[in-house]
Amino acid sequence: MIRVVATTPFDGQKPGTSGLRKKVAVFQQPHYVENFVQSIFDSLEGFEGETLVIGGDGRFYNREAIQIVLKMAAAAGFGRVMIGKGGILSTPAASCVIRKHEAFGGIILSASHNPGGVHGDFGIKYNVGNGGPAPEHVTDAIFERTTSIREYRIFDAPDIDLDTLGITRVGDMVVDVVDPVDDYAELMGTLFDFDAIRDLFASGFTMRFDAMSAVTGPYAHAILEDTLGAAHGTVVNGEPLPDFGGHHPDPNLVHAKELADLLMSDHAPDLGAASDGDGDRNMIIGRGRFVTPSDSLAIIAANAHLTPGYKAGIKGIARSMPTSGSADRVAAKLGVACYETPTGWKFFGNLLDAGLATVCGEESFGTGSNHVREKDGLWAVLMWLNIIAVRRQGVDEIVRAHWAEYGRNYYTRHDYEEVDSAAVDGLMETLRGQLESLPGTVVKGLTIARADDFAYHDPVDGSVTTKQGVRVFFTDQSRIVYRLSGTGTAGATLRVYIERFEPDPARHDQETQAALADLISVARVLPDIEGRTGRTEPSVIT
Ligand code: VG1
Ligand code: CO
Repeated sequence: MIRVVATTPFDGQKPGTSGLRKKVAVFQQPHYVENFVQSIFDSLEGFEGETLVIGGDGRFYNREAIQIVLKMAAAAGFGRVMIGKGGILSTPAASCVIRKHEAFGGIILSASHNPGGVHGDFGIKYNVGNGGPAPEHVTDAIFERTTSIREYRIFDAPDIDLDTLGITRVGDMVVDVVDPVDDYAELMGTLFDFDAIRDLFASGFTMRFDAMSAVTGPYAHAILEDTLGAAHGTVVNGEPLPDFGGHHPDPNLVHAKELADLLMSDHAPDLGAASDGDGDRNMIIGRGRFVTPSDSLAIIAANAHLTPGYKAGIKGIARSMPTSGSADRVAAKLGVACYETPTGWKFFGNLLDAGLATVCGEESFGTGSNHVREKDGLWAVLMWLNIIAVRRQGVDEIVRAHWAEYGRNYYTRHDYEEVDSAAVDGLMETLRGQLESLPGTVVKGLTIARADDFAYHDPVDGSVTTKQGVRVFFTDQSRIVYRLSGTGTAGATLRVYIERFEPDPARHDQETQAALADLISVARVLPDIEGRTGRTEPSVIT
């Protein structure tokens, strides 16, 4: 029986860079999840009898939210839902399932790299039929709907068993509980040379994959250890926990420090890798060599033709604006286009669908390709393994050879987290007001060539997205970018992206922060970060 429940709007149900993210306690308020899910359904058309994919990263409140989504999907008229066993589907696996089974769309319950647990964050994201995050016109419509919602519809039914594979029903709607790994693992097998990677491991290649107690554990166990023969114990923190073991499931040098330290030590394995809460991010780190995500994208683009899934070559590269220009140099050499998009994977969807780009990446530890419509952590790891297996070189050797050929883009991101929103809004507005006067200005000996506020014109659908970050370019090709995060749940986060190109191989051995020291100090004084935020140092440096 369908129950119609009266409700009133909640403030702030506005999807950010990647879905709606709030503290768990916010989502636990009566009607909160229901309002947002009904607003999603109210913004869509033509899904009667169609399939909806539901999956989550296993964080606290995942199961409760899934029961609500299931019963509301039945009330809305979906014909079938496919759901990962235990409510688990990594974000790239959800994208894979949506595409493979030609679902109408999917609802992903995740706050990605944000901490979990009862005091942590929760999130809901809608993906469209191409398997990718809903584009802006859809998320705008959803938000609009949340501001006027008056009722929602939910099927009155007992909770559904999420832990038994197979088919049950809620009313007329079929509930298909599927293995979360199968479809995804099969897809990976079509893209990469598993035999070559198996030989690599058989010849003594060693690896550590840190799943950070988040969703990729089951995928990594199945693919790396069970299928590819990596030694038992290669995957650590491989069991998804509702609070991610109390850690921040963000694969970077700060939050995956133990892994990073191991790789810099005397007993380092050949390769270290980690993934985030929902499995779409990746960190690649060789023995003694951290690979910046921007470099990883460039190196993958330059070597993808060595792997079966990409042997015909790539058609184009897309990178988010703050991502370094290293991929642009590869695109130029390959003679393919390089697209620069706003931050957030949703902007890659059109380029991938239109066949304009094959590989995509973001500086925030995100890489992926046209195989799905999300960034994909394990895909990046398998890509590196395949490249290493073919080139028979270590990570450090591959990275250095790349720099020698293309030059090195020294790159760092400085985050000022949980700062006062009004203060950083003021900082951004002041910078925007100075765009005209900055060119020609000399700051600490560096001359500003031009400055702008990044706007994106989508070449496929013609849509325009403005105010995506202030860019300051210097005469020596250096660049500083300022933007505010759209994924945080407390205060505001200012992100400062700093980049300098170094063509000379004799100068490729500097420590990153030292190599960028001058620009870093310019980046701080130019908008007076200390004066406005009271912070003398960033909270996270990646
Ligand atoms: C951050 C990253 C962005 C990424 C987004 C979602 O967004 O900078 O590159 O696409 O997170 O990734 P923001 O607005 O906070 O800078 V995930 O793995 O959190 O879905
Ligand atoms: Co993520």
